[in-house]
Amino acid sequence: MAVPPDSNDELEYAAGGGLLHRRALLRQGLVLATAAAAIPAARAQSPPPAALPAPLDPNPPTLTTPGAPFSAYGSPSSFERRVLRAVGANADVPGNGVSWTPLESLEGIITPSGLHFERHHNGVPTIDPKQHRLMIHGFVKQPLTFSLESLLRYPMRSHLIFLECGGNSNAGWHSEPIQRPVGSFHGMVSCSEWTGVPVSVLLDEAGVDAAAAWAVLEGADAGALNVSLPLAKLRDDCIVALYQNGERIRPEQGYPLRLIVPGWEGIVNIKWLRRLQLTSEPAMTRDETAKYTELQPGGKARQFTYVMEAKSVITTPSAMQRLKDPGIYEIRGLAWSGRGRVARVDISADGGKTWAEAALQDPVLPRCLTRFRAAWNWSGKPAVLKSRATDETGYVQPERNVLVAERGRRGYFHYNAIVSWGVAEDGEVSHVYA
Ligand SMILES: Nc1nc2c(c(=O)[nH]1)N[C@H]1C(S)=C(S)[C@@H](COP(=O)(O)O)O[C@H]1N2
Ligand SMILES: [Mo]
Repeated sequence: MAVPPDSNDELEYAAGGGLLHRRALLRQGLVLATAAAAIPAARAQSPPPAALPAPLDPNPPTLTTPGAPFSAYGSPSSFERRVLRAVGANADVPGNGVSWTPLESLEGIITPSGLHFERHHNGVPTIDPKQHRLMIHGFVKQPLTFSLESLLRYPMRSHLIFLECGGNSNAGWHSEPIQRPVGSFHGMVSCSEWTGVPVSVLLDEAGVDAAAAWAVLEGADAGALNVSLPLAKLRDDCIVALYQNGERIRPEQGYPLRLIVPGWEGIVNIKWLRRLQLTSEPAMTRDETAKYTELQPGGKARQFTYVMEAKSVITTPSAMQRLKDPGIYEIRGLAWSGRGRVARVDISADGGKTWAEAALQDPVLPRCLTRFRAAWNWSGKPAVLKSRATDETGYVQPERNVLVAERGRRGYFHYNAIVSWGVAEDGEVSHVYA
């Protein structure tokens, strides 16, 4: 492996463009220690006294003045007030649109509930949990309606699950790379701990007819949204979620209850769920025929493309950020797959010529966001960073040209190609097609 001329021998390179072996992250302190060692000799000399950092304030006001009192419900620091969802709504129908999770500002795998992305077709309804009912009917032995009070008594399960809109990242289909922060491009994915009652428990109680094979689901909002789901998936791992990250679901996420369909596109995760009707066939509603289907190059449309395939994106560094100086950086990002666990993530710093395996941070859970990290010694020369996820089924996230060739130019949903960030000599990071 070619090693940049004036770098330290101790650095263990794993691929071109300055990518270090992921062991660098596992050995505590090595990255920082070698970062200091890698500084060119002139800069490594002790700085003159005047350049020393200012000494610690001996008497900051917070040491002597009592702080703010308790609060009944906390909120983020006022210094973090610019960490917000970006909103894109229809000017004529303000309740129809999306807001994106600011992925570039977050760490770990859990999305704070107040920053979960939103996709509403006609706004957020205000639903009184005392009035709300969930009905299960159709091909069942005994139609049932559940109040919140009764649902809260059923045995529950918690899962850390990502939720991704089928339209996430669709700017990737544009012929020119969009220049936006990563969250406003790929941030229609979020991850929460969802707690609720397994759908199978409720179905068993209603008694499923032999003729039932599908279900049609309906929310209590004005979105006029109906979707069909195969009964097998509902029985397998879906839950009627009542809690999000430990507290009752936020209104934006479906208060007082929503369906969670692990690994499947956002649209079928019906919020404000009020009706589950068992049927023998899919209903062929507007949102599974006119919408959420895609014409392919051969003229045939894809339909019921439920699963969100493996995907990854580097969140740091990412578009619209700027690297200050050459040196060692931790490349950070997220990977996920609707088919199960992320098996590995590879990183390239030379536009895909060579790759090195990133470290996956525990926990690595099925259908959950996975945090990856890689160490990179940026030489100060132009570079192209990419991440490539492989899931436990062996599926490998495709390069953009491969995805476009396969799906054609009419793509809108399910864009999961490898994302490339170009780093210019001045450290400016931008979205590139490479
Ligand atoms: N009742 C109802 N359910 C809905 C929607 C909606 O508008 N109404 N939007 C769907 C879409 S397209 C997505 S991507 C997810 C978004 O969930 P979130 O707003 O909690 O992120 O909810 C789905 N469930
Ligand atoms: Mo969606």
